[in-house]
This record gives sequence, C-alpha cells and structure tokens, in this order.
Amino acid sequence: MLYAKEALCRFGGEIRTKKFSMYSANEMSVEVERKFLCSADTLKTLEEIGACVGQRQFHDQYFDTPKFGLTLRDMWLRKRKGCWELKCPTTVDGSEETSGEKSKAAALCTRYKEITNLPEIQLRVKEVIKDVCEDSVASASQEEEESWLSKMNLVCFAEFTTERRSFTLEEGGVQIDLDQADFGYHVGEIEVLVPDGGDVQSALEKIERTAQKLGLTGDQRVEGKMNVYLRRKHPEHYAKLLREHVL
Ligand code: V4E
Repeated sequence: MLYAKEALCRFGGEIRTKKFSMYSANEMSVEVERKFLCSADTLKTLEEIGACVGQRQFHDQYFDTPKFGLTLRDMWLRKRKGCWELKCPTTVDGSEETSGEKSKAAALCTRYKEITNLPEIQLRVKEVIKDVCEDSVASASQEEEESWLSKMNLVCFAEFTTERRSFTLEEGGVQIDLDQADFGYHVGEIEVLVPDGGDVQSALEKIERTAQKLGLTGDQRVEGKMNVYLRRKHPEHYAKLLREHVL
C-alpha cells in the first residue's frame, strides 16, 4: 500500500491521529482524485475486487475570512481530528495534455497540493490575506491556535461529519473511499497521492484503470461534499465560486 491514512500528529503537546502520506517528510504532496457516484452495482464490484482497509468517522471544520478570501482563490483550510490541512491548486503539467484521451481522464479528476505543516499553512494563508497582524506566527497551544485564527480573521464557515469506508485494490497506490456526510450526501473517491513535483500522469492512469475496473462510465465531474454543502447552506457564496470557476 502506498500510504497509510492514519499517523500520529503532535499538536499543542497532545498526540492525535492525522491523515498522512509516505511523502509527508516535507509535509507536502499532491492529491489526485476522481469522485464518483457509487451505485449498488459499483459497491458490489468494489467489495468483490477490493479489500476494505478501514472504516472511520471524522468531523471537518473549514475556515475562511468573512469575505471568503481563501476559497475564492480555491484554497481550502480545514481542521480534521485536531490537525490542520490546506489544499491549494497546483499547476497542470504540459506533458499530460499530449493526447485527447489523457486529457479526458484528467478532466474528471481534481488535483490539489496538500500542506499539513502548520507554520507553512500560516505562511501561505498570510500571503493571500492582506489584513493580518504582523506577529501572527506558528503556535503550539490551543489558546495560541485560537489567536492565529483571529489574527488572520479566519472563521469556521462549514462543518460536517463524514463516515468513511476505505478500500484498496491489488494494484498498489490507489485508495477508494466511500463517504457518507451527515447532511445527506454520499460520494466515492478514487485517490492517489503523489510527491510534490512527482508523476501526476501515472496517477491519472492508475485512477482511470481503477475507474474501468469499477465499471464507472460517467463522463462528467461528480460533485464533492463541499460543493453540495455550500449549495445548500451558503447559496450566494456557492454561486460566486461557480462564477469565478472555482467549483
Ligand atoms: C479541494 C476542495 C475542497 C476541500 C475538500 O476536498 P475533498 O477532497 O473534496 O474532501 P475530502 O473530505 O474527500 O478530503 P480528503 O479526505 O480526500 O483529503 S472543497 C472544494 N474543493 C475543490 C473541489 C472541486 N473544485 N471539485 C471537486 C469535484 N471537488 C473539490
């Protein structure tokens, strides 16, 4: 298996579990992911050809400025199980666009840089949010954590709980997650983690092979949990993200 989903995360003197990849030495990797709608047939196939590697529940809190300075730049700051993660857009590698077939597979996928190192997250956030107090630096305690959020004017705009079942196939390096969110949406994800600057093309090919094994035929991108959450709970912001081509 390419990566484990759970590791130990030290935060404010406390040890908690976090998602990580084998590329987490620099705490930066690229997540390439294709979402899919999981029908009864897909589930049956997955249970036949895959191995269930775990079931867990987590609560996500997403943060942004009141004017949505992060998400309008396609940056997603989240706290999950006590650990911070920032997902940022990554540039497309030109070598991927060599054939129509390849770019069709790529169009069904998203790719985001995942940053899990808190000082690095704070730096990135600071770069895009201008009205920040100068002394907002890395913090360790719970109290200081609250203070960096308020110094950067960050508030929680979305939170929900997900029940996740994870599967792997014989071909290594691919994880399939089936997510059920507490606001009544379920979605599947085929996911490959690549070291930053690594081979995204081979990740896309792995995802395409996995989709074929599962019998997925859709040629449209499937909505993620956040899309559905925002459409229901923050329709104005959702419309703005659509207009700005973020979602
Ligand atoms: C990147 C992003 C968001 C952050 C949540 O990302 P996602 O991978 O959907 O969540 P989840 O819970 O599966 O995280 P994981 O456990 O895999 O790390 S919210 C919106 N986006 C952008 C986005 C997009 N533009 N299009 C699609 C289909 N998904 C996400």
